[in-house]
Amino acid sequence: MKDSKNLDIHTKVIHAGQHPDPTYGGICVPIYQSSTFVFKDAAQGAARFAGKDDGYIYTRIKNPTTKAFEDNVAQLENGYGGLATSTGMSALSTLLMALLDQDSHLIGTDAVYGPSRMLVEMFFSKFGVGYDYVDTSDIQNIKNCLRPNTKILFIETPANPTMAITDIQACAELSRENGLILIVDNTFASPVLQNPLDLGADIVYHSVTKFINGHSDICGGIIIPKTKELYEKVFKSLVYMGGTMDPHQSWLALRGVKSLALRVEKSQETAQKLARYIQGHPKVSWVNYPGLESHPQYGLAKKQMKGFGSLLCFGLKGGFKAGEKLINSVQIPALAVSLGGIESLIQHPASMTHAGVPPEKRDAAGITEDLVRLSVGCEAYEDLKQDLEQAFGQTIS
Ligand code: LCS
Repeated sequence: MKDSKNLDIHTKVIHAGQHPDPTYGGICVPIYQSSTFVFKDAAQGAARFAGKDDGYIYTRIKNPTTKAFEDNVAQLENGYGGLATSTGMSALSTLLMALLDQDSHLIGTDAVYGPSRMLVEMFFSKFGVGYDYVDTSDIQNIKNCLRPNTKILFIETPANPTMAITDIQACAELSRENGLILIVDNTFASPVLQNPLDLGADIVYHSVTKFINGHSDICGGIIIPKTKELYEKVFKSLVYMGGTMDPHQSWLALRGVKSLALRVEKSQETAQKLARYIQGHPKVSWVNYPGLESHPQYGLAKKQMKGFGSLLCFGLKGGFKAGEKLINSVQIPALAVSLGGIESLIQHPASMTHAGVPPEKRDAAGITEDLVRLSVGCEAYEDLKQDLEQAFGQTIS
């Protein structure tokens, strides 16, 4: 299906960009596990390289299975097109290579996924790229960092792992006024709950590893630019950097995305109930979940998201020691990094996903020692609640 614009998200995830296999009519797009594609004759090969024939050339450039996945997510995000990458980090490095110039400046959310921040601080800084990572949930912090050479505003909302929410529309306005490109990491919300391009962003990207694939069996990424011009710029960067998605990986991601809406709805319903249960627990000192009225940006989350998602973080009165006991004691959520899978996952960001961020920067971003992150999966609420109850029972207060 080429155009799914007016369809419900439940229909879109299944049909957008999909077509039966032209050879045998198979309902699923096959895995075109082929590195190269044979030209009928020399003229056809030359025409493909010249862009006059849009057939396939080589899998690093374009592949039919990958294209079916790209077309699907591009329509879920209402973008110009999709560019699938080997991982979420590959999506970000491809984007930054395409859009930053030597000595340009980037402003980013301070509580982003640790490596997304360190990629700029450790590597792009070698080429003179300047950066400021600030609490973007307050737009004034962004304004304070603007420089004449600022090129990119890079936000992650909800942020990993603090769940801070940034106003996408306000950032889009600020970007327009100052000639910035607004990039949104939409991994935590998924295209089911938030569509940054509709709110004025220029580019959205995802770690496909998480909700989009949803089964914790592959890593992957996808970039969706809003315009043809941006798409072409990023496409060049992807082809030359080489971080393309593999056809088998694309096929798994395509299989995963078809149940995205169902999984997101189920897991967020459970997360909302668990957030309330955890908030009411006597051993808990704080909880951050965008669907709780106590969340500092609850009103904004309600406005820009279609639901509050399945991630939450909290701290125990007993601090890190109690949190450590809790994550060692739960039986259903696996003690593992990653998120957005069908199974619940629990981890300690300060010593795991964000361990690479220097402690003073972590603290400034609100990634405190006591913070425990829970990604709620599709298990039953009662089972998860009882499991947490027994695990809380084993912690000291
Ligand atoms: N963006 C966000 C928001 C992420 O959470 C991650 C990975 C990435 C980008 C990078 O994607 P990847 O290359 O891993 O596909 N987040 C992880 C996490 O919180 N735990 O383990 C990985």
